[in-house]
Amino acid sequence: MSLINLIEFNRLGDERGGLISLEQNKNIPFDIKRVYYIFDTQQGVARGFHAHKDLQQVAICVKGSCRFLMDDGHNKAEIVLDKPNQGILIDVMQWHEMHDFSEDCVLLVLASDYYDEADYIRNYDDFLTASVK
Ligand code: T46
Repeated sequence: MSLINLIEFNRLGDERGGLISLEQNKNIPFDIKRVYYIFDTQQGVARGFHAHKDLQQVAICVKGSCRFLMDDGHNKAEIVLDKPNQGILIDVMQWHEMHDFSEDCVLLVLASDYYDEADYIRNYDDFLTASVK
């Protein structure tokens, strides 16, 4: 599986403005149990720095931009998210970091499960050990 898995959403907007619809098990490849959004990130701040054991997520930069670094323990790849009709799949056991948030960035995240701190691997060495298994 490739490190950067992008999902393109249909733009349903018209002359009045933009509209994008997200539906579980249709253009989002899992049941959506939680939605959160990250905004007002301070300049120079980076976030993430963890992997999830079981959680799947799709992150969409609905406003502004930010850079994702994805890492499977063997390879790393980066992408700038700056389109409201494009999401990145954050799959299980993908170390991810978010950098270079624009001042106006609003990052919307759809998650396959409720918040559970036990699902996080926040130590990079622990991630590397787990990802070679
Ligand atoms: C992820 C990336 C993309 C909750 O209590 N409930 C929640 O649903 C979330 C997402 C977070 N929290 C708490 C846990 C921490 O005490 O909010 C605090 C900040 O979370 P964290 O430092 O994990 O934030 P990020 O931006 O580093 O990571 C977040 C998600 O936590 C994570 O799952 O994949 O965004």
